[in-house]
Formats: sequence, structure tokens, C-alpha cells
Amino acid sequence: MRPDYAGPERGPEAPFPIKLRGPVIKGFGRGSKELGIPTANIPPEGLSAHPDLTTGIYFGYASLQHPQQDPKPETDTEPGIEIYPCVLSIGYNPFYANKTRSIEIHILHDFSADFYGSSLKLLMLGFIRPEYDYVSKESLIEDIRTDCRVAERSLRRVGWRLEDEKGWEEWLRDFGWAEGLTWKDVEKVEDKVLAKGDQKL
Ligand code: ADP
Ligand code: RBF
Ligand code: MG
Repeated sequence: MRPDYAGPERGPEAPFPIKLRGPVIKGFGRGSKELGIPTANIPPEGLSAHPDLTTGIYFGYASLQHPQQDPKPETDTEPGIEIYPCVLSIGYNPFYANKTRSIEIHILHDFSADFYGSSLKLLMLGFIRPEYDYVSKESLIEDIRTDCRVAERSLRRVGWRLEDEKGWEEWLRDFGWAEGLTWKDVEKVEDKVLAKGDQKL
């Protein structure tokens, strides 16, 4: 049996919150989506500022700003910034034996369309568990489902909610850095990340 909550009752403790950001890029295309667990990947570069961060499963909040420049993506997503709870995996997915480290964020919300190329900010607030290898895909999925429940429950505690005095929401809504980011820029980052191949990041 796994615990129902992660992190201390009163709120996040050091080294959290950890802040990352980047455009949503293509991942390994393994069909996480068909498994019911799509993950928005962002470039792992930001991790260099946190060399001691262990690989594993984390939770927190993510905000999205959908692109507004031309060419307009064929989605029915509204412009503007949205904030959601999320779970994420940072690491090598032992079940799939990846050679490069990835940051994959599963947002706890049902979207009606993809949002590749959108800008994403990630406020990591706590650690849930290490990455494991699994005997089957089904057991991996079952554990991810539990991660989602643990994250939702944990974030509902007073010390973990988005409230003005914490300054979290203010940070999550600041997309000044993404102004002028074009589809070309996003493609360049994507190519760079995918081209790293088996080089360990
Ligand atoms: P990839 O290997 O390219 O990351 P996935 O199967 O993991 O492919 O799907 C990820 C994409 O699904 C995201 O980039 C995003 O556009 C979309 N998506 C839809 N719903 C969600 C969600 N709830 N959380 C994360 N991504 C989502
Ligand atoms: N992959 C693993 O190999 N081991 C894990 O323990 C693991 N945990 C995950 C937890 C979460 C919350 C998420 C979003 C992904 C996790 N993954 C893990 C990555 C998973 O293998 C990847 O998203 C697959 O592509 C999903 O089928
Ligand atoms: Mg993904």
C-alpha cells in the first residue's frame, strides 16, 4: 500500500519550490496518450541549475500559455494562461530504458486538443517516489494513477494551495520570457533535444 499524501502537512520544504519552464516539445511518441496518460515534455536544460535533484516522480502546478502568433495552430484552445495541478517524471524511465533524461508532465485536466509548442511553466512542490522498473505496462499505469491521486490530495492541503501570499500564482502567470517565441524556435529546441540521441544529459 502506498501513502495517500506526499510532502509534509504544513507545505513544501527545501529544495522546493523548484521552477522550470520551456516550450512543450515532442517526446518519444510512445503513445502515452493511448494509455490515457499523455505527458507534455519540456527540454531538460533547465535541470542544470539543480544538479542535486534526484530522478523520480514529483508533483506541483503547471501553467500553460497557448501560442498566439502565426501560423495559428489548429486547436480549439483559447489564448490566455491556465494553471493546473500536475504530476511529472524526471529521469530515464527504467521501464523503457531511455538513454537521455526527460521531463514529462502529466497535467491533471482533460484537454480537447494537443498543445505542442505552447509555453509551459512548472512549479515543482514535492517528491512522490523514485522511478521504478515494472513487470508490465499495466502495473506502471496503475502506479501513475496512484501518483495522480496522491498529487491531487496533497495539493488540497492549506499549505499547498495557490494563494496570493505565496507568490506562486504570480510566478506561474508570468510569461514575459516566452514573448516572441516562434514555432521555428520551438522546432529548433525540439531538434536539439531529439538529436542528443544516446548522449547522457
Ligand atoms: P509525446 O511523446 O510527444 O510527449 P504523448 O503521448 O506523451 O506524446 O502526448 C503528449 C501531448 O499530449 C502533449 O504534448 C500535449 O500536447 C497533449 N496532452 C493532452 N492532454 C494532456 C495532459 N492532460 N497532460 C499533458 N499533455 C497532454
Ligand atoms: N516510467 C518508468 O519507467 N518508471 C516509472 O516509475 C515511471 N513513473 C511515472 C510517473 C508519472 C507520474 C509519469 C507521468 C510518468 C512516469 N513514467 C515512468 C514515464 C512513463 O514510462 C512514460 O510517460 C510512458 O511513456 C507512459 O506510458
Ligand atoms: Mg510525452
